[in-house]
Amino acid sequence: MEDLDKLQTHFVEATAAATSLDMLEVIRVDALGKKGQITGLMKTLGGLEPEARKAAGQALNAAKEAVAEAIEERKLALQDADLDHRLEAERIDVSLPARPAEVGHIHPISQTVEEIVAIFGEMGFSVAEGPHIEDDFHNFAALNIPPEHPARQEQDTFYLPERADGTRRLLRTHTSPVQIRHMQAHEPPIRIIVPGRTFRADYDATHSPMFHQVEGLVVDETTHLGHLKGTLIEFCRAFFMVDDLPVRFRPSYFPFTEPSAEVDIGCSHEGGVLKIGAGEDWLEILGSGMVHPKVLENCGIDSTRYQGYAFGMGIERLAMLKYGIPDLRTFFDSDLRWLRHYGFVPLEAPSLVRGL
Ligand code: 2NM
Repeated sequence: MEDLDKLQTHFVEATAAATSLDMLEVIRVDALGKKGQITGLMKTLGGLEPEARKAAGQALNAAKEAVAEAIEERKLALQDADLDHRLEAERIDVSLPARPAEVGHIHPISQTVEEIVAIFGEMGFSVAEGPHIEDDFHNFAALNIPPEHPARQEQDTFYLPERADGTRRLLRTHTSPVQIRHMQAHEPPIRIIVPGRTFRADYDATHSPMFHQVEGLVVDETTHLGHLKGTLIEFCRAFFMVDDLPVRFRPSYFPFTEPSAEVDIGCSHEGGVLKIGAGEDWLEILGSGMVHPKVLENCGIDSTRYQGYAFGMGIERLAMLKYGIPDLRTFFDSDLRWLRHYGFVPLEAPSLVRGL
């Protein structure tokens, strides 16, 4: 039994001296493994007299447990130390700035949408969004666009295959169905802008089959044409960052607004270059009008109590004018050199206070 005490002391000391989990495993196998020294002593118990076997068995079990416990304790300590070491080695300073050399660029369409959202956001508008795939009601009928209207024709609208019930869904041709859905679901007062993708079967130098719009809608009890004019004049001046920008409202026609007006801004052509601001010429940039009472009624809004105005603009065109991008098609070429040239640095979100 003296030998056993020595053996136990040897293993407990070796365990305390172990400086790695690997070393500890070697000690464990040497003491308690299948061919370990303590295990080996266990196997000799069978050859002893019953009395002696009992005493020796108890002593062996005690030694075995003491060694196993020491190993387990040391294991936990080494694992802790190992974790501390890794935490220290893999430390990351999250307050360090991102590396500027690695930045990607914000697409001019995204940038322009963000700018428009920032301007209307400060005026109290919220952003609303909706599905790209629509039905006839939300895209046309609710907007007072009659069945024979040319916009509904096959050559202008992307229709999906006919369904079992004979109806055909379509890719929205404007973001107005989102306004329709919003009016159906919300009581006035309503103040929303709706940015998003739109689709028309049209492809040439100035038309892309997929393009972007931002539309806006305000509905309240006392909303009138003066609100429309003031809002859009302020928007144009903020967007183009020209304080005295001339803005002109020209009578127009849309089935969903009455009266309707197209909005032009002043510009000049000095030496063949287009300049936005007071000048001898005008540029059309927006459509607008007072929401037709039939449209309000189609959405369950009482047109004797509520009035509204709405407007819509094409994002590609606004981005081209503001940032001097000459060719519409380049927006969707996914050309990285183009994006590095016309794109914007991320994390510099537009705001009216910090600048667009
Ligand atoms: C425009 C021009 C004028 C418009 C109308 C509506 C709705 F849903 F309220 F009837 N949404 N958008 C509208 C009005 C859009 O885009 C050139």
